[in-house]
Amino acid sequence: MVDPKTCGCVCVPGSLIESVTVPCARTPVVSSTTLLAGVPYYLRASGTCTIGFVRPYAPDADAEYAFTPSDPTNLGGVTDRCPGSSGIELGIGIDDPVIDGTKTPKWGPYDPTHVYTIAFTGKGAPITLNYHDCVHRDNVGSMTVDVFCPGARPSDPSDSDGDSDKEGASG
Ligand SMILES: [Ca+2]
Repeated sequence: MVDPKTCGCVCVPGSLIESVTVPCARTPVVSSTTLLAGVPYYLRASGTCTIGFVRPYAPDADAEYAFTPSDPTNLGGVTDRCPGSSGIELGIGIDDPVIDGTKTPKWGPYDPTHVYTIAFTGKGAPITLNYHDCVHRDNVGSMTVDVFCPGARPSDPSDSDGDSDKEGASG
């Protein structure tokens, strides 16, 4: 056995090493994986939850944004903050337990496929993930954050097999 705390060579670079299910309720979840200190990892968030951004309730939020499910490519229907004065930033936080106007990380510009890949430097610890919202009690579902083996960027799931049947909104 190789000690993962002292050696980064225990996995295939760019391969999936853990999928963490992140509930959109308030409860944080901790990865099983310890991310080696100072090592650059790639993390990928995907999936959607229902958070009460639209009525009637429907899956209307991804790792960074709330959007309009009936028109998910309409940027006018996209926001990354709660409405009103709270200014709370929506989305999945990592090692950021305080729910306020500045959530980290930023998962990037809005993507109607709701898949976001970011670079994340390990801290010699597991990561703690929680969904940031102004009102959690109406939230339903969970999202996924994948942790990839460092050393290579994971392949993009949208072009892994040349599939070209993406049409965006399907009505
Ligand atoms: Ca909510």
